[in-house]
Amino acid sequence: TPRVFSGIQPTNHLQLGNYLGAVKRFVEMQNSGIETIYCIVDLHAITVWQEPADLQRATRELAAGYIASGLDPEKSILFNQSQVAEHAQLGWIFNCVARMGWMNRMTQFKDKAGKDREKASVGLFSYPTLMAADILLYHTTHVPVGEDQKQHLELTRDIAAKFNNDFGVDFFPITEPVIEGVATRVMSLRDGSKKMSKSDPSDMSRINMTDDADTIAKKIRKAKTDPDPLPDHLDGLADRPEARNLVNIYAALSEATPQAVVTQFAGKQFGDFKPALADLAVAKLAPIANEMDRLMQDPAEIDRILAHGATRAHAIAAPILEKTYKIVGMVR
Ligand code: AQP
Repeated sequence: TPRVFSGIQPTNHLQLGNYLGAVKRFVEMQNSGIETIYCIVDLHAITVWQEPADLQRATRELAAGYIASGLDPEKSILFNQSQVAEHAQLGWIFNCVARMGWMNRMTQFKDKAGKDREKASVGLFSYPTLMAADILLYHTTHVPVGEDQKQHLELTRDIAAKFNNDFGVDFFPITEPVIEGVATRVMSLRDGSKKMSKSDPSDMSRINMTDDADTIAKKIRKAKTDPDPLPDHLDGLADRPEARNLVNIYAALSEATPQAVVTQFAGKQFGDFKPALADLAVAKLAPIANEMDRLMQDPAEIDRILAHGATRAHAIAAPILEKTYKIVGMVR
């Protein structure tokens, strides 16, 4: 039977790329009736420095973002990673399965570690083994993620296959990444060659799910574009990454294809397209921001929801970890 797992780091604020590439898809999968488990990966977040008070706020805010976007804590299992100890436990086992050569090829580490790799945390390097544990701990079959996580998902499959092969078992499933839709890679509003990211130093590069209507409109108005009008066919955007990105965002928010958006706005200047996009973004995102705000008024309720989710997650994870330990040869 299919089982879906995915997670987001509680760092800064949820941004539009996370929403369109991940959370919106999480909701669709939940509503299709599949068993869905969605995690707030706080153990991943601390692979780079987080002020403790910020981490706490971001964890509750992400929970609020999940719920405000349509995740239902009764239909889906919603919890934060550190409350289910099995993630770290299985992560250790996978540190002993994954090979240094595999890990050395991970591009996200290279990007996030920056120039002075000696100063990166060991956790940042082993991030993908913990992610494999997050997924395989639930015998997950499908993982909805954005394009940037593709390499980590491949590593997860390699770890599952090597574990099964080393121990001569058919225990961990070979998980399928689900990277679908028009918004699998939302780009920065300032640079069409960089993905939109929570941690980009420029706040103008992204739309935060907590931004108010004026801020959203201002960021779209100032988004980098080119002087040409919109073409009548998508092919005309092939060498115009910033323009293509805004069209994709419009398409994802309005549930249309990018071609339909281009057809609708063919011949129009960005001076006309941007206000339309801003209105659409505000119409779709403001209700979520308002609901997040309302939920954040009651942090005790959020904590209760996360604890409830953690209990349910633990019930699935504990027997799988126990079986893993037995396969490895640990005396229990
Ligand atoms: N720009 C994006 N377009 C589409 N999907 C995206 N995702 C992230 N950015 C985009 C997807 O969001 C999920 C959660 O990501 P994460 O928080 O675990 O870490 P990340 O991928 O590193 O996201 P950020 O926003 O860039 O965070 P920081 O800056 O903290 O690293 C994943 O499914 C991801 O694919």
